[in-house]
Amino acid sequence: MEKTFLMVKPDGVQRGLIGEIVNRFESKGYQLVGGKLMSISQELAEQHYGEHKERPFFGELVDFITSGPVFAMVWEGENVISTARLMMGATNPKESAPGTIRGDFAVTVGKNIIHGSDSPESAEREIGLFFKEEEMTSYEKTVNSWIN
Ligand code: DAT
Ligand code: MG
Repeated sequence: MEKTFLMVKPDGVQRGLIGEIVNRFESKGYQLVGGKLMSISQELAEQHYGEHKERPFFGELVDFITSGPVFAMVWEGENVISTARLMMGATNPKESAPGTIRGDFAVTVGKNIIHGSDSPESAEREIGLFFKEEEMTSYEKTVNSWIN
């Protein structure tokens, strides 16, 4: 089953939005298979956001993501990578639709509440960066036959 890496960023944790965000994906019908509250080291931040190394906002981005605890998660379900991106909304909250997480809870691109993998390749890479195999769980929920 497809898996993605989602993370409540430090602003979302500080604003008390972990539960709200977990609830959205749970209610949708996706399954949480790993989750932890953690601090991100400078090194992990630079690896995670490596694709943005040359961007002018890279320093700010690394400072922000290491500024407080994050809630890192692995979610599983049919088409979860692209559907989670839709549920998150556009990167810049000025453009994210109401009803999306960023559209409902964020104002500015630098503090946009949630991270989500943008492709199968980045999902695999990011899950590997944040989670050991034994930190993830595989389990059957009987309700899944009413979802898939
Ligand atoms: P996303 O988080 O939607 O995958 P991204 O990968 O393009 O977006 O960028 C990673 C993060 O970097 C994004 O969530 C917020 C920050 N960011 C992106 N563009 C920015 C910009 N123009 N100015 C400041 N921060 C930006
Ligand atoms: Mg991205």
